[in-house]
Amino acid sequence: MIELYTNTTSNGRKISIALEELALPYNAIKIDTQAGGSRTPEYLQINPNGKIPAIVDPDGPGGQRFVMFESAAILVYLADKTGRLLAYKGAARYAALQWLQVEASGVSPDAFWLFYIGLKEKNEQAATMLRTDLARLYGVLDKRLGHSPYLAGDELSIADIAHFPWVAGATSWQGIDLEPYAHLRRWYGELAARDSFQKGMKIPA
Ligand SMILES: N[C@@H](CCC(=O)N[C@@H](CS)C(=O)NCC(=O)O)C(=O)O
Repeated sequence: MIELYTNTTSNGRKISIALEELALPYNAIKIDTQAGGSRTPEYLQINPNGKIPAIVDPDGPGGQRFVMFESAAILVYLADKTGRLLAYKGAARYAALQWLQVEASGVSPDAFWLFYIGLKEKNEQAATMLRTDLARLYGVLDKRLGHSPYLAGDELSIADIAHFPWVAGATSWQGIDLEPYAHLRRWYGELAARDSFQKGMKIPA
């Protein structure tokens, strides 16, 4: 069974949602990152970068134990392992990877630093800057979702899963009004209604 090292954060929940959606059996192990749990010598053996999420798959490539970290890479791995949530080749594959990259290099760092520097350390200048850029990115997603049901096109993909837990926090802790983003709200409502997304968002308990 896959072991998922995670915490109650958006980066962790991307992976629990994907595992639920793919119906892959897994065991979630909560790592208390606030208490330094991701920087212990044992955990650094799994993720030398000292962050959640990470997975250990006893049935990895070639049937061997396989360890992976970085949420976007884990999503690609799980999709390729099952042949779902990412087209095997062609335009739909590259569209999904492109939107996944928007999350990994734009939405995720904006929201992460908004939380830690803007809100926890109460740096208002940083909060405003990061919130403004995050809202701009939500506008980019909204525009895309005005043309296709999902970010990569007609099919649900790992790009949608990667963005979902961040958009879930928009109106609450990020302080971003989603009212102007009708397409993003339509997409969010549809995904939020899926059992897999509901279950994945509650991991770890
Ligand atoms: N780029 C990484 C980011 C992971 C990340 O920032 N994880 C945070 C929690 S959301 C963490 O583990 N922080 C603990 C630390 O830095 O000590 C990914 O996508 O996996």
